[in-house]
Amino acid sequence: MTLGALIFDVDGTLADTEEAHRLAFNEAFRQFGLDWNWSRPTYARLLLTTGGKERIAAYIETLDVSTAERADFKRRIDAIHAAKTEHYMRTVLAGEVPLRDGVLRLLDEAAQMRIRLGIATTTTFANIEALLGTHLGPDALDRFAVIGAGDQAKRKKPAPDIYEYVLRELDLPPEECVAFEDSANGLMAAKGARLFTIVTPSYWSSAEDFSAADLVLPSLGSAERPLPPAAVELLGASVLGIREIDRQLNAVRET
Ligand code: XBP
Ligand code: MG
Repeated sequence: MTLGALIFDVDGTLADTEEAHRLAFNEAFRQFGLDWNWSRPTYARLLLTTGGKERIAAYIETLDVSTAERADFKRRIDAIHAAKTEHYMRTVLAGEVPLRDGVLRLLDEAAQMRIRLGIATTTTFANIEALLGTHLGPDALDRFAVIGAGDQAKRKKPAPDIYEYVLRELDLPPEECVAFEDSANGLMAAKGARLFTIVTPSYWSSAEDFSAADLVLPSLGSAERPLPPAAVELLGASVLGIREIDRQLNAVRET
């Protein structure tokens, strides 16, 4: 088998998390006495900036305020973002953010077949711990050979840095790995690291350009919600499993 490791993005890929992030940002703004309130359309635009702190900074740039006020807002970003992370974690730990279809099945299958797992995400490490701990139990993170998160990458997605970090730590060439993403920024990051990339678009990213992806699916598929006929015909299966992934990876290598 060619396949050495699966590398997962988190937000939008392992779970549809961005509505919970959006509400957590708004709770933190209220907590800090700021009259900022990110609506869904505003958040969809702001999501094009990866990283919560960078996203707040990008929003501050759009405000019609004095230079002094802008500088004051920027000085408070880290504290606001820390508060947001607390609000977000509380929502996740309450079980309100489910894993996407097929994620748990594929993680289990990879473990059974000794395929290593990695995470390459822009989000904060504490958020990963909360999400995976809630759904996979106290040893959740032990399932992953490498976790690359948040500020570990000098440049966030769409830069390839976080994927290159994970590949170095796995000590595997990109040709033996597959990345899973949900957004155009994430796809660019994974392709920048020369990875075969499977995209499962989320509610927030569904209108983005995924023409550079090696495979685009509505989800990983599950017994309850199998993949649509076109995907079944392409894969020869109603869900995306390790065998199907390895076959797709080989097909690209042979071209
Ligand atoms: C998506 C992001 C993150 C989240 C918010 O990360 O860009 O910034 O939106 O999380 P992924 P933080 O690479 O997993 O899709 O506020 O912790 O950044
Ligand atoms: Mg994502």
